[in-house]
Amino acid sequence: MATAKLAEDEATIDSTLLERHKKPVCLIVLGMAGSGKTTFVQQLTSRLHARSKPPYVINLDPACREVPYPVNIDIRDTVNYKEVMKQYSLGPNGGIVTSLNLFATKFDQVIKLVEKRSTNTDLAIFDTPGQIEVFTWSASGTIITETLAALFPTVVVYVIDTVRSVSPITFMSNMLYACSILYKLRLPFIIVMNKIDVVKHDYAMEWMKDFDAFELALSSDSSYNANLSRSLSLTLDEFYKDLTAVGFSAVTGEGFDEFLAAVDAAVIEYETDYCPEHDRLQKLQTEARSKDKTRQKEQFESDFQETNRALGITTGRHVSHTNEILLRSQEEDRPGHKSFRNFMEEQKKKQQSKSNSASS
Ligand SMILES: Nc1nc2c(ncn2[C@@H]2O[C@H](COP(=O)(O)OP(=O)(O)O)[C@@H](O)[C@H]2O)c(=O)[nH]1
Ligand SMILES: [Mg+2]
Repeated sequence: MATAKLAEDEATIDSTLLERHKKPVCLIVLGMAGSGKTTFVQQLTSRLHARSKPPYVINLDPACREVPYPVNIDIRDTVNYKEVMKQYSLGPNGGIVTSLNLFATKFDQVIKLVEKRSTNTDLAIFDTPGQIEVFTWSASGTIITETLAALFPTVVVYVIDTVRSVSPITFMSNMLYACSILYKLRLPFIIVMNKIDVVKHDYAMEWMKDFDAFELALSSDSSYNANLSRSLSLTLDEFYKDLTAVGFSAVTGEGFDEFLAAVDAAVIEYETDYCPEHDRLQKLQTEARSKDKTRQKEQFESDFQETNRALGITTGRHVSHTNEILLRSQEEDRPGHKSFRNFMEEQKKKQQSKSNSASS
């Protein structure tokens, strides 16, 4: 009975995904090193393969030893991370950032490949480098995210390790990081509380809902860190309110359906909140740029007049009186244009008559 209900639910989720997504939904999987991003992508990929449409999977970690899922695009095929380190004399982190930068210059090709799959793929999953800051605070990470978000429904999936986050201070630093990414990217955001096969995520959900529960967890600690976490928890209240968090086990697959439902809701959020805001900002940027150009032109003209006045030059004497620009001699026979040679001759005549009148 329960299995039948599950199958029915799965079919409903599948059909809504099918209907809504004309383009594949891009999931950018972020999280601290060891939180389980790669294992999460592996679990998601194997479950989706068992369904009607397999996902399109992209590995953006140039330093991983092996990719434990069927991958469609692997950054390691394009950029050799070890060679990059050697050639540019870089350490491991510099090597990863540079490899990602090199790959970002070819990202238009990735876009084309994902677009090609629009009819037979619902999800494009991007696994990112182990060290989160390599992606979130690098130029290439921002370029990749913004390019995807401009073209596809894009959702950030932030993976948290529930085993390591049982310490309230670690939990708080993880949430602060999540908050900083959310406000930087402003994309729909799902927190995946991973490893619930080891530690259930109930404690984290309670800390997010109830400040007193979080304070109780911190009560035995009077360190500076604990005091800071306490005050930050009150500040993060607004952030927690709109947050979607799902429990997940990348090992057993528990929480898979809940996660797909969260993706569905995030796509609606992308369409209703992100897209209009993105368009509004772009319009504002274009308007600001055009205003700036007009302002610069006006400024130039006023400075020009001011200089002329200061030097006692009558405006217009040293430029062509017509609105047309003057063409060089080879263009002189084109009708409607005063030739350069004619212009020079005119100028010479004018100067001569001026000097004649001055001498007489
Ligand atoms: N028990 C358990 N272990 C997990 C889970 N997800 C990942 N791991 C383990 O956590 C470690 C780091 O996982 P990995 O996917 O490489 O993390 P990444 O650096 O974020 O890509 C590996 O040893 C995984 O087997 C999970 O849901 N449950
Ligand atoms: Mg990984």
